[in-house]
Amino acid sequence: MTENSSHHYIPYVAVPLDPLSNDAETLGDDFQRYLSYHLGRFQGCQPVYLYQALAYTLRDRLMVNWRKTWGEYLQPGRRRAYYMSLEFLIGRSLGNNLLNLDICEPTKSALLNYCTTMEEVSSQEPDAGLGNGGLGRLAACFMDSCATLGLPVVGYGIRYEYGMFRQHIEKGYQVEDPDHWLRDPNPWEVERAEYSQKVQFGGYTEHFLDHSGKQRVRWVGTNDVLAVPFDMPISGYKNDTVNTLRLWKATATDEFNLDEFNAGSYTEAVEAKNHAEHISMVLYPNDSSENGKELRLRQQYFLASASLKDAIRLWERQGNHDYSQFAAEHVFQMNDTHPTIAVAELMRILMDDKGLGWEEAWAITSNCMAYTNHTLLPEALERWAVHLFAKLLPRLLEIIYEINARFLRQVAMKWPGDTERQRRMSIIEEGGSQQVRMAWLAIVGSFSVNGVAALHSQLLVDGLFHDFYELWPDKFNNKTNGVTPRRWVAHANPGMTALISEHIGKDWVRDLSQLEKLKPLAAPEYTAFHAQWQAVKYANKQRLAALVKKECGVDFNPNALFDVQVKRIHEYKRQLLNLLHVVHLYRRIKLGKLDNWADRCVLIGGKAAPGYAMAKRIIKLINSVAEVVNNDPDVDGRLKVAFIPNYRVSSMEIIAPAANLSEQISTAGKEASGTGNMKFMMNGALTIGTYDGANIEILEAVGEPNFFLFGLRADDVEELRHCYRPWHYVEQDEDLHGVIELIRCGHFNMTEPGIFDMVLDAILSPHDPWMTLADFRSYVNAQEQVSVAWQDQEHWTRMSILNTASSGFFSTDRTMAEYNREIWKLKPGNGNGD
Ligand code: GPQ
Repeated sequence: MTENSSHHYIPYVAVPLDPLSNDAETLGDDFQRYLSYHLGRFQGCQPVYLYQALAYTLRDRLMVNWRKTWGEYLQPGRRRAYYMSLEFLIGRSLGNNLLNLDICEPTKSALLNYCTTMEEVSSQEPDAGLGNGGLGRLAACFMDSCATLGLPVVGYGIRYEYGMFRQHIEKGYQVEDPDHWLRDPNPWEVERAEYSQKVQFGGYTEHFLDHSGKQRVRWVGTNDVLAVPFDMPISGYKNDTVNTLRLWKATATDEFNLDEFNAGSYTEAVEAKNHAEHISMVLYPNDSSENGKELRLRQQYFLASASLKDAIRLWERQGNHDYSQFAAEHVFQMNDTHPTIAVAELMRILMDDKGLGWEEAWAITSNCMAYTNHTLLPEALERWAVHLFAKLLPRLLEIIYEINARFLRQVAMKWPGDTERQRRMSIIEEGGSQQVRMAWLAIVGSFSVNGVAALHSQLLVDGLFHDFYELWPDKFNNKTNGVTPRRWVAHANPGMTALISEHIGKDWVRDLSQLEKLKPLAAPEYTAFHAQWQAVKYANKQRLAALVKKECGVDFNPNALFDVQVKRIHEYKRQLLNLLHVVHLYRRIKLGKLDNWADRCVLIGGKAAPGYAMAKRIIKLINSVAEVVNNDPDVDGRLKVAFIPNYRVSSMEIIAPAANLSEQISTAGKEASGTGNMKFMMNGALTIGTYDGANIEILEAVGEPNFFLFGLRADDVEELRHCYRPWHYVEQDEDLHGVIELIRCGHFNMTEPGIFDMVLDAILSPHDPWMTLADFRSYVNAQEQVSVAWQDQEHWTRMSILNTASSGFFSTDRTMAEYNREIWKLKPGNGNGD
């Protein structure tokens, strides 16, 4: 179907949908029907078909409420928010929907007849890996919380054919494999071809006077691509709300094919389809760094344009044409600068397609756009070459120039004669070749700009965005990140969930602040509760140990301290600091310095961007150290090291519940927030961390005695930068010296000499931006406190309980409530907030 078909909309008589029964028998019957009649599997089929049949069975049960929720959100005058993101790192949906529909138990019994278990069936589902890391996972947690709060929020993203690459390890090195997650049909999506949108690229603009003598512009001679929406249901927790995540797939338009076809080039016409489909083919695997590729800009515009047109279509379908009301009924939250071409695209649509004047269009646009920044790292700040814009999006470039010209006039009015400031604030960066600064476009075009943790938001207004803050102080605000307690506790940690509910009731799953009620139970006299708490953690550690054995061939003893760092591999996150400590522990064993020893299992996991050579070499170093440590008889089980391959959402569901110690050791000022830190805390891990991102808020929530703080502060880091002398630390610290020498001498790379020189050179350079060696001593000392604390298991358990009990603030339900109260101002529906 093409977009034209939507003009022929047949208002069929809406059949009332009855809710389906959720008893084991009906679920079993429906499951059987899907397996045999829909999938055509009869006996002895592969487990993947059992998963598919079960997913369809559940999807049926979301349909009634999905339709009802849409109906409510589409009521006239109802304000809606749209979350625009190039990434949604959803992971698996089966377990989450089972939980939200509250049908785990009947479903388990229904499956009993099929000689299988829930674990076997749910492990068949591929992770929807449509994101790199924190930013993408945050979007997924936001969607979950909006549905649970009944907030009218629609997610807009791209349906990448290939998500985040799969990682495997060969001889210690990362190898990337394509992740064709859509190879089998995806039962969670509904294609809605009738709502396809056309997106233009290339061509040129024509300025003309319309019949009323008004200056107008048309963008012509373009190569068009069709955006086809695929909807995923996002269920709220036991609340009858089902929100929508709408993901766009790119395909060729029919007209495009037809033109070529008439010219006699049939095969070229079909090839064009191929070219168009490239846009949604693959997720760019760079985390917190710029991609800079033309195809990436195409993806960004594709998402922004299709989504805005879709939101406008929905609104006009309700009979709306008075654009003076548009901003009152819409807010678009832009997840980092990736979709911020939306600012210029909305201007274009309002002026060129709807005939509005500049002022009117600008008042609307700048009143419905909101921007979230997720990093201060300069390498992540998106800039697009003007010549690329001119070629790909000529009309959008004209609009950006005009936005900039008007904006710079405002700057000049406020600071007359301050040309240096105008240069700094210009959306167009001058210099060798002109570039569009996407963050500046986002700030100028938005009514709200937020960071993702208190420190991060403060650093933004003090530094990177300071000029803009002076101009518009009220635009800037903080929204500390969170994670959804449904996936990250209720689903991932059923043992702890049951134990908590037994003591404080079940309501904490939708109101996480109620975890506070656990605090009294941390007192020493509740020994039985403490024993149960420990038993749950122990069982979770056994589950993780089995995974580590299977994936890495390493034996983790569940009695040892599980010390975990899982996240993207990046120098600023300092997996290297962790590794220096591991080598330090190894040396201590070799030297017989075993005072206050605690047996440890160190688990590290994460993907390196394929083009990030240093990150890849760090993975190799982790594996090389693991190889030596795990096979040295002197170590004798005191220390184990494993690198878990292909770290992803579904592995975190096993890892977080089993961790004792959460490593959050970024260079202060560099990790905007972190969200893994919150998942670990909720699951009762203690944090060893720097004064960075949301670590600071975690520390404040749980109290200093229950957190292992170390290292330089953000302002110390900036001060030290002028006079950083890494050799100084090596010379003054025998342990550090020993560690560096052990790596330098080739102990971990006997067969590949010199391969780690680049790593050592980086941390020994006075220009090391991450100042790893400056924090070594402080980190090692904090780790010694960890070991001492671990000896007292009773005390450790109390601290563990207090961490969970203090984690209520880090629910995305709180984050979303804040976005809604201060930015979106939506009326909740039938969810919690009613
Ligand atoms: N983050 Cl800019 C990403 O995961 N990818 C990105 O491209 C950018 C940021 C992270 C950031 O590093 C974390 O500190 C945050 O917790 C996370 O975004 C969510 O805000």
